[in-house]
This record gives sequence, structure tokens and C-alpha cells, in this order.
Amino acid sequence: MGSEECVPKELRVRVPTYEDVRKRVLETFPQSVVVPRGIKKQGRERVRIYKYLVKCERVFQVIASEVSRVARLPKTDAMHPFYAELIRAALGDEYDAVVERARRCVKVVSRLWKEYRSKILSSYTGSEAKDLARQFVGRALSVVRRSLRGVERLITALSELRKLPCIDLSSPTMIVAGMPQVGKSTLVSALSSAKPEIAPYPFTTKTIIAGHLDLGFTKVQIIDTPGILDRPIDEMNPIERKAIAALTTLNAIVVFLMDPSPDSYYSFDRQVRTLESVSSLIGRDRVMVVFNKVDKVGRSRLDECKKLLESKGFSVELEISALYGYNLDQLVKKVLNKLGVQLPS
Ligand SMILES: Nc1nc2c(ncn2[C@@H]2O[C@H](COP(=O)(O)OP(=O)(O)O)[C@@H](O)[C@H]2O)c(=O)[nH]1
Ligand SMILES: [Mg+2]
Repeated sequence: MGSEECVPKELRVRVPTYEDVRKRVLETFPQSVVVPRGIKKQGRERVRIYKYLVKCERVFQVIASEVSRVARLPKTDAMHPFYAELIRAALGDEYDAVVERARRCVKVVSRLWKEYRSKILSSYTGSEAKDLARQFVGRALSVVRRSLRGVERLITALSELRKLPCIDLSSPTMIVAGMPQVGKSTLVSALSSAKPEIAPYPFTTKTIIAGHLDLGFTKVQIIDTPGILDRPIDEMNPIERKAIAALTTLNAIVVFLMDPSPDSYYSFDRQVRTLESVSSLIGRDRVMVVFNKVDKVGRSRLDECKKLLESKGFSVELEISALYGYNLDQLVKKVLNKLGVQLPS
């Protein structure tokens, strides 16, 4: 499906745990060393010293390259806020702390290697070199162990992020929200030019659906969020709440769909309460209230629902029928307008 290609590639690297590094170090150290003839001429002890020097150099290279994988991860302030917020939702400040520790680790181990390199070089016997080599490996690994504390959680978080569908962070975006059965999926399918892509939304048990509306001069991204923006905030856990707030970093308008039918799946009152919740999370000025299913609702009922909303300080911006395609062109126009996208004349 190609969704893996969408998370920025700096976040797609394999990140090692301390155990991974240790294992590679323990594999590297015993590997045989070819001794150049010039060294051999210098006698048995010099040969052994040379071997430990090379072994340690290899260990240092392994550690430096493995830990650099973590050290080279971008800090949250160097990412698009959407990813930064998602990562902070799951890990708080721990992500940046791990990256910072890894950066320091590379420096500390380099310094340590410099120190031990000259010690090994100036040792007199092979067994002295061997002791120094053991010391170096032990000390270097213990620096790595302390530095990579918490990296497991970071690995889990990154693998969650990789499951995200391709979200275009710069395209104008219409997020479709509303309680179950109001017609979100029907609307997204009606507007999307290609089949919308379904994938898990990181750090929630929910999925997110991304589609596109191709207008020729521009593309509008359409995101359906079943189970995400469809219930009161107090029913969400803190991580979920933060993950949802990440959506506000997109250039997006939330179309809050409501079903005003008398026989709607959730009562209109409940829908209003959810609207209040979603608005407080996303910001009222980014939420557009739209009545769906107007094909089957009488005028007097519509007016009654409108009044109720107005008493709560909301106004209905449009009436549509996702099923029959009524007013969908108007919906797109209004969304583009709110997103500040110029229509070609
Ligand atoms: N009459 C009518 N039914 C609709 C309309 N939009 C959706 N529905 C129906 O409402 C039900 C729920 O729609 P769905 O898109 O699955 O809602 P979701 O849970 O919000 O994604 C389905 O049976 C749809 O056919 C509409 O504009 N008019
Ligand atoms: Mg749905």
C-alpha cells in the first residue's frame, strides 16, 4: 500500500536497543585480526597488542554507528508539528531526551576510545593490552546502556507512526468528524477520487482514513476519523486526546457532520455535546457544522435542530445529503474558502 513511505525517512530508520548493540559488540570482538608483516617482525607481544587495538577499534566503530542511528533522529522541534505532537503524545519529553543522550553517548565513547587507544598502544605486554581492551569494551557498553535507557518505548512509538496512512502535511485538509452513523464514510467516499486508504491512527485503538479530492488546480485531502472525533473528551484517554490534538497542526478544517433525523442513531442532544467537545479540542473557528441526510428530514425538524444549536452558540453552515450528492459542491467551496485556497477564475 506504500503507506510506509509516508512518514519522513529520518523516522524510518532501524533503531537499536542496548541489547542489540551489546550483541553486535560481542560478535565483533572475537573476530580474527590479520596482522601485517611489519608488525609480526616486532615480536609476539607487539602482535598481541596490535590485535587488541584492532578489536577495540572495530568495537568502537560498531558502537558509534549503532548509537548514531538514534543520535541522528531529528529532535521534535526539527519535525513537522504533526509528527512532533504525535510523538509527544506518546512519549512526552522522553523522545528528545533519548536522542540527546545518544548524541552525548557518541561523544563520550569517542573520547573514551581515544584515551584507551593511546593506553593500549603504549602497553608493554599482550596481556596488559588485553586487560585494557576488556576495560574499554566494558566501560563503553556501560555508557551505551545508560544512554539508551528508554529507547524501547521510542522504538514502539516510531513503529506505530510508520503505520500512519500517507498524510500530506501541506495540502489543504478536510477532516470529517461526527458521531457514528451520521454519514462520514458516505461523504468521504462521495468526495474521494481514489479509494480512501484505511490505517491505524498511532497511539489510539482507532483507524484513520485518508482520501483525496482532486480539483485539478489543487488536491484536498479528506480524512475520516471514525471513533476519534465522535465522542466527548472525557471518554478519551490523555494520549488519545493529545494524538487527536495533533490533527490541529494540519492545515485543516473540521467538517462536523450531524444527523438531524428524528430517528438518528445518536440523539441530537448527544451529537451537540460531542460537537462542543470536538470544538474545545480543535478550536471553534476551525469547526464547520454541517447537517447531513437533509433528503429525509422535514423543514420544521431542521429548524428546530438549528435553534437548539444556536442556543449553544453554534450555527449550521450547510445542509447536505452525502448519499444523494446534494450540496457537496457547496461544501467543497466553503471548505476551500475557509482554508484560504483561491479558486481559479
Ligand atoms: N438518507 C440518507 N442516508 C445517509 C446519508 N448519508 C449517509 N446515509 C446513511 O447513513 C448510514 C451511516 O452512514 P455512514 O457513512 O456509514 O456513517 P458513519 O458511521 O458516520 O461513517 C448508512 O446507512 C448511509 O447509507 C444521506 O445523506 N441521506
Ligand atoms: Mg464510517
